[in-house]
Amino acid sequence: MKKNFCFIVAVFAIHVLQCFPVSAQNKTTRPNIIYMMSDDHGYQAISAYGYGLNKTPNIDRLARDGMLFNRAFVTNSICGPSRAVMLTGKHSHINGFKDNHSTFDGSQQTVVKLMHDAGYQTALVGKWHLISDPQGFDYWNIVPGQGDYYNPDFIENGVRKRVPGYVTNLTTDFAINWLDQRDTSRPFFLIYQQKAPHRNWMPEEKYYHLFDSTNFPVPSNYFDDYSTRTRAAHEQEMEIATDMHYAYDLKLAFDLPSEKQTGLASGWQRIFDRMTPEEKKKYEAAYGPSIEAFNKAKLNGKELAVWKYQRYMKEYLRCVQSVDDNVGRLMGYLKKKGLDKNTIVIYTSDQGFYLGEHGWFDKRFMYEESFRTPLIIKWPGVTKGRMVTNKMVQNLDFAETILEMAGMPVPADMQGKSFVPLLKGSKKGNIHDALYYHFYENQEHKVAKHIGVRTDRYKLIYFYENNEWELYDLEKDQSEMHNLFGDPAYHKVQAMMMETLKGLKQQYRDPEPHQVN
Ligand code: SGN
Ligand code: CA
Repeated sequence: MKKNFCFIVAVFAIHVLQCFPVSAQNKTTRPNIIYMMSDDHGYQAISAYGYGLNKTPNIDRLARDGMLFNRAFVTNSICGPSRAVMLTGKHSHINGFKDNHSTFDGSQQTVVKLMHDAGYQTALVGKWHLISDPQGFDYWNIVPGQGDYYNPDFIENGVRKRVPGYVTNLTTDFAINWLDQRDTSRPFFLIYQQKAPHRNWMPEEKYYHLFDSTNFPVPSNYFDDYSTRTRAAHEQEMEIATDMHYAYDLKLAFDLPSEKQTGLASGWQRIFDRMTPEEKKKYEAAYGPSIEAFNKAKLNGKELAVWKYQRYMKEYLRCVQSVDDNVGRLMGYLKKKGLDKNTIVIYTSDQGFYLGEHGWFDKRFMYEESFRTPLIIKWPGVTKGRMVTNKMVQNLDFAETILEMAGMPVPADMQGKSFVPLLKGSKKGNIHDALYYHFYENQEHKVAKHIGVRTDRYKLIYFYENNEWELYDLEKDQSEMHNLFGDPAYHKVQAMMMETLKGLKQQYRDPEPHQVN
């Protein structure tokens, strides 16, 4: 009954907004909103999170002026699904986009369409990855699929062309160009989604030598043997030591002989061939010496695994550096145009990422590094600055939060909750006592399908393809090295977590897996 009432109120409110002339709505000076989302940007690689790996002064400035979330999570740690959840405020099984091979049903309700209908100008630049054309945007300019780092193709309102330059800078150019020509009498909602720092980590020329002399600390569980964990951790194919390609990932070769151009080697050749001859020359000059040194050293075993880790970290963090520069560029533009006072800026990633923890790159698992995602929000006049919260929120809440920030009602069929109260400084209660997770894509990197639940202290994971369970006490075991499922000392906790999992599965109306109902 209460739900129905909320729904009627929501529909009525949307109707009223639609009937109002746009100029009348603007008198209330609704905030502009920029949603910045990078691809695979782990929180460990943002200096405001304190991991000491790199420096991201521009993203850090958002935290200085806003709120940093230590416990922001996704519902399904992979690209397309995460984006679909953000747009709809609904879990994957409801919005229909369960894995990267799905196609987004663009006819459904999204936060973008709601904002657009209420008079916001809407634009999307950068990565999209939802297969179907974007809907609800006044302007869109996206990279096809994963996009390319060098001289990428962009599809601008349906027209595809190759654009010379580096993708992270170009994405910002397009954002700024659009902001420059927008209708300044109306508020805007800009979705700015960087392709970087997604695999295969091709840095911008100016950063080829950044971190050359840095030796990154090897994570304490880099040589994890997965004992105590179930089959899923043993069977994954995302280990830095064994699953990285020598050219595509590790940049240990330039042009490849044609007989070698298969699989990831052909992927590498395609990417390398997007560079101009001059760019190739600069690349070869920069990477040549390290390849020579590597060939001479003839490393093997643990030494080789550590060399790969260092190479990976350098390449990944070099790409992050350009992302941070471009956050700075966009923020500089807002300031120059006097828009910084009335523009909310959200910085996040489509999921977290392993930077060597458990020996891994990539994401997918419900373990913290990929389940968690960075989240920093600056809301001028509302966030006090240097605010930090440990309250759990999820990307399921983003659409609802954005709508509330814009002064709009939240449709009753969205499944998340607005966390505006946290941004306003409320410390009372929780947004969520427990979070629900469901990962579906057991293909590349071979991560078994799983569901799970996390509370402030515990995490329960069910790898349903294998019918195997894992339980963690995150207070005692932050790195999730000790699976406690079946441990008599945790008998009560286990039962409580099982009940919580079942409850959430029902609440969110997730029919799968049938084993848990
Ligand atoms: C590509 C990558 C994978 C990555 C997926 C999903 N392989 O397929 O390593 O897990 O994207 O990433 S690659 O050989 O093509 O680089 S996601 O962020 O789009 O979900
Ligand atoms: Ca991603």
